[in-house]
Amino acid sequence: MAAFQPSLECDNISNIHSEQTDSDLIQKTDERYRETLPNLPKGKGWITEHLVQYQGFWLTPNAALKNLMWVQDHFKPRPTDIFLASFPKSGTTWLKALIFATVNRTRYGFADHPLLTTGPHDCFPFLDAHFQEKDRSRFDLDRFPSPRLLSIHIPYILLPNSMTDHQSCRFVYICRDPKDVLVSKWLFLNKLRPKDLPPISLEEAFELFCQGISHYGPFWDHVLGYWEGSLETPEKILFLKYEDLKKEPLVVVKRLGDFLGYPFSLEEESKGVVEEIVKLCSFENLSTLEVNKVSEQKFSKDTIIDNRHFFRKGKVGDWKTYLTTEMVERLDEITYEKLLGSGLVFGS
Ligand code: PAP
Repeated sequence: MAAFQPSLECDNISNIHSEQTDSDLIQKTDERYRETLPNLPKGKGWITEHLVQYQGFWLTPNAALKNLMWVQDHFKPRPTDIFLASFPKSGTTWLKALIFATVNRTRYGFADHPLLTTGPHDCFPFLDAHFQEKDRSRFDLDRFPSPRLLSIHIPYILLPNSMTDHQSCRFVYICRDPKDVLVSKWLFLNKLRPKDLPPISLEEAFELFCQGISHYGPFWDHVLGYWEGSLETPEKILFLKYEDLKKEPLVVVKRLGDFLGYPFSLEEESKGVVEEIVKLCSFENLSTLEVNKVSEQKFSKDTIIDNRHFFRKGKVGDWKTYLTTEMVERLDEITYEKLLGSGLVFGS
């Protein structure tokens, strides 16, 4: 399915790169990838044979590493770009829907809203997946109208300067209690694990997660990168927690509107627009829509995921169903130590 685009009109900006320079750059990035890959430390993979450690973070060798290099070498941000950044399984799908609905709220009515028939991941594509595509026309970034809504799992410190400098685009970062992230991730990735491989046990997943060996991990380094970035440039990075969004969705969505430059007017508030957005994007609503129950999401030619897998329980604290007391103590201790002095805390 093609990425949903609100309008075919594009900004009056020149193409990102000419065909000539495009092929030179592609070759350079391919070379960089081929030279780098064999020298990287390897760790056990959750759905691939192994992950590789690149500049401190664990990535899938064929997809995430390649995509990261593509973003570093080729991506040209626009000052109006809006990025949703997250560690996987932290609330990406939910935030995609909320940002899309907030930014486009004057464009669509709630009765026939695109999110009722198009999955959040198609409304708000992954930048990281874009570059993996042989057929880039699926996500023709040049033709996206502004503001482009793009999602990333890339750690903050690995982003190119063009994305992180103070002049340009904005980031919304969503994080979540690592215990819920671990459980959500373990259940999700076991569904994607090739059928000929035995499932990963919770004990093994737990060990890997604690060692930081998980997609875009270590979890704590990922979170801290954006946390520190948000302290340095709060006008550029809005740091949100899944748990706060669950507790006070109206407050957080209003903050989101302010931060993104789409503040809700008093009239909109009195008409209940914020409530409508929260309802539209709620787990209860999105998870029961046909598009999110039966369609699949094609991230790349090798990565096709049923949309329903992005909606499991959508609860805070489901880790209690799965983790032993020892696991909880160890994970909480690691989290405490890693975040010590940062000012960032997760509820237990
Ligand atoms: P991704 O990184 O693969 O895109 P992501 O969307 O970040 O996944 O996380 C999925 C989690 O968000 C799931 O959590 P669970 O396994 O603990 O249930 C999923 O259920 C939850 N989720 C998805 N949509 C919503 C929503 N609208 N409201 C609340 N939680 C949601």
